[in-house]
Amino acid sequence: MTTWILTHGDADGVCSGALALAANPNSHVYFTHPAGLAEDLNVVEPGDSLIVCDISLSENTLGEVLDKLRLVAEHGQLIYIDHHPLPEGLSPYEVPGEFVHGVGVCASELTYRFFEDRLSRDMSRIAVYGAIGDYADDTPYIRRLVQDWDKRVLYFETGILIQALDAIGRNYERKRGLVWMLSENVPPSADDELVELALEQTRRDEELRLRVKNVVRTIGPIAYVLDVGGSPSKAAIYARAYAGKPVGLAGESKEDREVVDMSLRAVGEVDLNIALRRIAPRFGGSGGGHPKAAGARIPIDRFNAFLRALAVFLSSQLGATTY
Ligand SMILES: [Mn+2]
Repeated sequence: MTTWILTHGDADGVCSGALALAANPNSHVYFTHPAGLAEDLNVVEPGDSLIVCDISLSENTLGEVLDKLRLVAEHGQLIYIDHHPLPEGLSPYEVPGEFVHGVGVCASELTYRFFEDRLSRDMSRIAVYGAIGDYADDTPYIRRLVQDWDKRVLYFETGILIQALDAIGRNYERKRGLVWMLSENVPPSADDELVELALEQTRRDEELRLRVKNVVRTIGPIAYVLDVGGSPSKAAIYARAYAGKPVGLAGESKEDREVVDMSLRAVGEVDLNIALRRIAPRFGGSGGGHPKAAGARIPIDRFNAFLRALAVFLSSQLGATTY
């Protein structure tokens, strides 16, 4: 009987996975994402146990995912840990197995708390790395964990982790190595190769920042850039900041040029998750995430119309303020 850990490939996912692995040694770690979860659940065989971390339940595949989770829970143990808003209309009680859910906290915090009595207290810094990675370190619980460390060094280590993860991209074998390393409570700075990757990534990000500054455009409350390369989430932040808008969007048209994948970041009275879950399907796409950080995929020929509709919707969320 195998225990699987299915987790996300970002810093919060990697740290959640490392905490779950430390509490469940010899588990198999596998990376997935909301749109791929239904298919990736096929790796789990009847009788296997499963821990899912940091994977949003998406409307599009919800029925299939719940059916497969039910099968897992019938024959083995299922623990599903997540912090994304649930699809509208889904009650937490409809998710089979043990469903550990909270919003406003990161998956690493939920995972650390869930397995706390099986983890060394020194593993708390791994939970903090994940929290910083997801901009969720300002919660009462994480603030308490931070007190046992030098906060500045936690940020330094997390910086290496986040930058190296951007450089590693879809090299899942390398990411798995990182999960193993963190599950042993080895800090990112101990790995020379990781430090080098982080430095190179940071230099590339600096070039990205300047590219975004030169090409950013706006529509209503949205500042956007297309095909600037590099990390879309960082491009979205810089777009917003340089244009002085509450919402930043960075899109990449995929190689087949049929869809645009985009990352969005916001400040202020905006809920990107609700906006994208409502608007994206109207244009043949999908989207969602967190209120201030989300993503979407839209067919390329509908992108301009989608952008206009999104601008109108976000303006209404922002109320009387004009942009
Ligand atoms: Mn997360």
